[in-house]
Amino acid sequence: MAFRLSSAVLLAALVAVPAYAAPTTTKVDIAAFDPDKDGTIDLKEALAAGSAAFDKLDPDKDGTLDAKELKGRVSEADLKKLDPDNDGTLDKKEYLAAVEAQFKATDPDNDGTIDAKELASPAGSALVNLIR
Ligand SMILES: [Ca+2]
Ligand SMILES: [Ca+2]
Ligand SMILES: [Ca+2]
Repeated sequence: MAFRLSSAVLLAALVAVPAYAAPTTTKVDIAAFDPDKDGTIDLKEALAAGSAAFDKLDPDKDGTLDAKELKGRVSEADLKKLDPDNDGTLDKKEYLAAVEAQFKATDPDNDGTIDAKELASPAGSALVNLIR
């Protein structure tokens, strides 16, 4: 009986997901950053996405992003903070350090993964800005 009940609940949950997910869907789809499809973003996935984003933003492939190439993903104040060598651009190491710092800020429960709820937070939006 218990098993049948839980199956029914599970089935109901599966059926219900698209129905309630639609209105609460933020502009961010976690699946875009979740290649292993476990429903969360781990640091490795965030860094991989960040690395891909960096390459996309660096069409001249000089290995650095200046404020123009960053296209507002990083504010000028943040750029200064994220740019320890102060050359006005972010190289990939600096960029990925920023992704990692933002990842940690987006993971308040510190379980090493970012779930949909965490991603929907303001910190999550900032992270998405870096890795989309
Ligand atoms: Ca994942
Ligand atoms: Ca730099
Ligand atoms: Ca978490």
